Amino acid sequence: MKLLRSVLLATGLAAAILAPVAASAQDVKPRLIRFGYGLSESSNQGRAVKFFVEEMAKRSGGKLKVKGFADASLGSDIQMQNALIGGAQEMMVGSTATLVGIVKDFAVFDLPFLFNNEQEADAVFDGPFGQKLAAKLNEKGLVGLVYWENGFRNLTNSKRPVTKVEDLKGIKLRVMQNPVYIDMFNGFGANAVPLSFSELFTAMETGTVDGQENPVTTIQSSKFYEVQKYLTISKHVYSPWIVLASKRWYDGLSADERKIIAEAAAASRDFERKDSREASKQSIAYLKDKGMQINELSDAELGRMREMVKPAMDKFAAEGGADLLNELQGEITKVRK
Ligand code: TK8
Repeated sequence: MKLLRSVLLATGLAAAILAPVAASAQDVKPRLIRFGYGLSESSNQGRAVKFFVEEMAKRSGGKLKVKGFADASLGSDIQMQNALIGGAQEMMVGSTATLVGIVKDFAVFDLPFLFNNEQEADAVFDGPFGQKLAAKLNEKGLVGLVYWENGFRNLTNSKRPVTKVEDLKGIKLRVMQNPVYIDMFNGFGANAVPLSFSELFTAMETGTVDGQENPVTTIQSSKFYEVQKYLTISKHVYSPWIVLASKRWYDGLSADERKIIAEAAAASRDFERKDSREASKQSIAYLKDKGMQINELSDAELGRMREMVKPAMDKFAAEGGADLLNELQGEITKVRK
């Protein structure tokens, strides 16, 4: 035995044998974690979920098994949020915009033309402001782990090119189920139709709505080019996704398990942002190739849009959001280069 021991040590095999012992000394139980999301498996969202699945397996020695459910197969964003709160589902990723029924403050991120670029967004979402909002989810039964990038949102429709705000007049435009979006697009003269993302493709296909707004990566991965002819690069809102856990479930985990989840989530955030940004660079060419007619908005036109959304901003401020909006604008100014 003594001889065997010294041979093992000498050959370095001891480390290999002892390593799994150390891993199992962690308080980690075999668990199945259902992780739902709205986009397709091949989307930027799907790729990041896959990354998270692998990270969790790696970091837990295969014990924390995450299963991704794409295409809203566990439900729309709002349905999944409620399933998490009730403890019927463990994890999800979705838009912060659909959280406003749970924590109203999230609506501040839906106000248009706040962020100039992704770096400003990263600094604010990962900084004290983003963390403070995420923490507000705790008392509502959710744990906000990390923000992923959905991206800057752009307009598509099947009716006509939108080169000036007036072109939106009368267009039935699907928006997320969120009052700021409804006010904003009604303010631009469109007819805002709140609808869950999972119902959107069919709504456009059947003509229930004429258009929608989402980042170019989503317009590509959800094949919106099949039912939408015109794309306007408006970048009107920077849209984050948030990775959520059911608090009821999370509270029953060991400290080791929670640590693994937090670390895997942070790694997934870094992967997702890089991957989404690379993918979005290819999207415009891809969408053009698929036959979309694409235009940008002039600075003058964007300036007019900023003016036109002032009433929606004022309404948000008047309804109790003034301090929050000031604080966010202050944070953005701090990180603006
Ligand atoms: C996917 C949604 C989507 C969002 C929307 O579940 O609803 O338009 O942009 O990414 O969260």
